[in-house]
Amino acid sequence: YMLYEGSMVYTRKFIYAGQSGDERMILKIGAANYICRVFVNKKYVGMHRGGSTPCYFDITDHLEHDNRIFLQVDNTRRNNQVPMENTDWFNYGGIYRDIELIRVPKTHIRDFKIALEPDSNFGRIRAGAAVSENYSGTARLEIPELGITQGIEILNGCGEVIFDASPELWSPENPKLYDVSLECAGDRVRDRVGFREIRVKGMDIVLNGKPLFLRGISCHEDSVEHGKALTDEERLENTRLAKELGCNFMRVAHYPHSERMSQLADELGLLLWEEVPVYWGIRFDSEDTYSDAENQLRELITRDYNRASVIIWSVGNENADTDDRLKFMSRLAECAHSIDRTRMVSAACLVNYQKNAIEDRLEQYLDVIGLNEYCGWYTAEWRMLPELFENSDPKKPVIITEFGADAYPGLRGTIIDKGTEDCQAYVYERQTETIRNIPYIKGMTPWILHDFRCPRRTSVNQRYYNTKGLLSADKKHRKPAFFVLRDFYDSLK
Ligand code: GCB
Repeated sequence: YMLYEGSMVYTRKFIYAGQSGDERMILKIGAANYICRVFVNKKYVGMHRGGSTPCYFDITDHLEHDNRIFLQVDNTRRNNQVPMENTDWFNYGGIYRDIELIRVPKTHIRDFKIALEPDSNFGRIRAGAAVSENYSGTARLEIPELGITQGIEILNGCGEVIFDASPELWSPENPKLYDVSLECAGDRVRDRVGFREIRVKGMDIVLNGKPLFLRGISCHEDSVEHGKALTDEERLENTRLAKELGCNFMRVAHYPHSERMSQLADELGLLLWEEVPVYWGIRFDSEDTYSDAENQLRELITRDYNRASVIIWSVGNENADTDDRLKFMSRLAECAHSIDRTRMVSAACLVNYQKNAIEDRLEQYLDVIGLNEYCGWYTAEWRMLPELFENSDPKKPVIITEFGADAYPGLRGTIIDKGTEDCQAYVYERQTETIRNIPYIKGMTPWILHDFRCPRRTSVNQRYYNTKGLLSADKKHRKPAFFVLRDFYDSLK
């Protein structure tokens, strides 16, 4: 079934012992690629589109004592989906994250958001809750370590509060988390939350009032053994490798990775760029495609709003600057801004090749400009790299979201032998030498931590893998470029 594309059926029987008539059973599907239809006891419950964000179904009214749940998951690539047919990674299928049955009281907390209030001199926290059944009453928020017990007035299912607090601030060096709980009408949710402020100030990216350089690396959710269904050990290993490189930042590309990743990043102190798969030339002219993309963005933001590690929402990657795309992606950027004031919004943009300059009409809607440039690889002439930066006068901080070169693990040669480790290491040397002198570049996430499966990569030095990794796909072999980047990041500390 490795290359199977189409529908698969997952089924399971279970017994439901209802505790009282006054509860709801919610089915959570962590991720199912791409369309998932849910049936309980032969009745259709609902469907979800989008391959990497969670969805929830209230199945209470369909339950009996003996139950059969039935999920039809269709991973067919389609031109109107997000992403569309053409991607530079392997399109795994089916259910690849956890499924949960969650038992909640009839009146329950549907959503709970908490964050340090921007521009409050790190002295205020804003918390909001959404409660089912149009509930009106008081919810109670507690942060025991800060001695905080705070009421939140809920009116018709919604409420928000802002209050004074002086938490120890979260940062990669000090990933301080607090136990937080919210209680409302007999329901209770808990979370471990860090408080930090991230913003752009002039041409700087500023964390907790201090400018910082984002020493990053890009990463796909892919493993030789488990495909997209990474284990926690594999995620920990990626985080450990990033830290060994000297990173304080990771671009988790090109779609939402598991929520375990952002939880681990919170605990271990790694800043994250999270992205929705508005990748290459999707159907920017289609309203239906737009609503799918916006839904994925909203689901991601809802899922990870409380994660201090996540500092950037990216609304896409490498999309040509057309009118339709500008309309589509500026709407997404405005949507992200409207629901989240505590983070920056960006996108990985293309170089304007006519002018060899950083210039994209989407920039005006972004807080930070992401730029993919492949000088020394797809762009052969090295002189184009300094010229690119000289020709540009960005009005916002820039992150080089991609550069890189393929290197088959263990293959050696000279710096001009494409596909060798020597050529890749040379690309990293030239790139880092140039980037370090460009004042408006405030971060970088080279492409990529480790090799990943990719059926369109068919050459003898690729063998169905994209080999731009700093490590081999099994992560056992470190290519020389790994050490070039590590030394560069070391020199920046
Ligand atoms: C890119 C894409 C990334 C590819 C990479 C490559 O620009 O954003 O998805 O995998 O180049 O290796 O060509």
